[in-house]
Amino acid sequence: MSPFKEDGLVWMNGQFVPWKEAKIHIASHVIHYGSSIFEGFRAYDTPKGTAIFRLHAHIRRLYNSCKIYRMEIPLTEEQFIQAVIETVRVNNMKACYIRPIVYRGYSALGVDPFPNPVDCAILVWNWGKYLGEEALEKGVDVCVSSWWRMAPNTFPALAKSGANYMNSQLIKMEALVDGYSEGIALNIRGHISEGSGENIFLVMNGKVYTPPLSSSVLPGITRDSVITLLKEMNIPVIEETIPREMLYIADEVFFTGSAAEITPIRSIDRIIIGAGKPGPVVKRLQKEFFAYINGEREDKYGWLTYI
Ligand code: PPE
Repeated sequence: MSPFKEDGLVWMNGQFVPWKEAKIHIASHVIHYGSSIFEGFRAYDTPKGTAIFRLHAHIRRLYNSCKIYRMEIPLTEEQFIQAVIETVRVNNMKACYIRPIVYRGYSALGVDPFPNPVDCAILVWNWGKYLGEEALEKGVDVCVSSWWRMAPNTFPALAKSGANYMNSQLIKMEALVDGYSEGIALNIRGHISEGSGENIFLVMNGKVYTPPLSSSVLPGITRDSVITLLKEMNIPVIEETIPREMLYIADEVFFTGSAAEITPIRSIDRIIIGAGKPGPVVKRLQKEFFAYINGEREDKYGWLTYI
């Protein structure tokens, strides 16, 4: 069964188009050269109605990614935010995953992207648990990838560009073929970077560690939310270069991401992490995270946008 809502609508350059007609030409620049920037985040079904989690932060990152690639979005950020809200509304989705994408469209081929229009689209669909149904409760078995994250000053890691996900696909495929749910990439210096589609955190002796942005990681919005929640819990968070082997001896390791939410890691390279089940810190974090989303905590950071 298709995960897509095929009778739904896609927002394309300001118009709503039936899902099945939301197409682009094969000569579009993006198809040949990977020239796209995208975002991904969730709308949740909460007791007070459908709420989008951290909409403004995601659209901010979309504009930042586009700035790096000299792509001028023909909408203001506020217009883009409204378009996202409208797309969730017209599709009557109580909860969904939201995927805005900005891409170099159809006009001329050749590496020079400038002759092409900067086109935009917003899609929504149902996306269940990213790393499997039981991932959040039981944790996942992962490996350290033989593929590295891109080197500094090659593909900018701070930009969420489609092209970066060719690297992610190598990491993901290798992990799946070898029987793991996900791979953890190191950076070119051999330090921990991130998962193919998630940031990573380690808990050791009551402190939480996560790689800094200079370790070739996406500046995750969930990463930022988790850092905020940990500070609220008075648990120290340290952003520093982390050696690979610290993964194996940590008390807890977990992934964060819009799709993955907060996913505990049970084993890495078949080495059991901690007690081999979600530990106290990740369990508390999951509880706080979903309490915010469900409106059980005051939304003091303005993380929820109700539809
Ligand atoms: N690192 C990478 C490489 C990444 O793709 C994501 C999100 C993150 C970190 C976490 O970022 P954030 O979502 O802002 O907390 N990956 C998105 C796309 C996954 C996909 O398979 O597509 C996501 O989680 O939506």
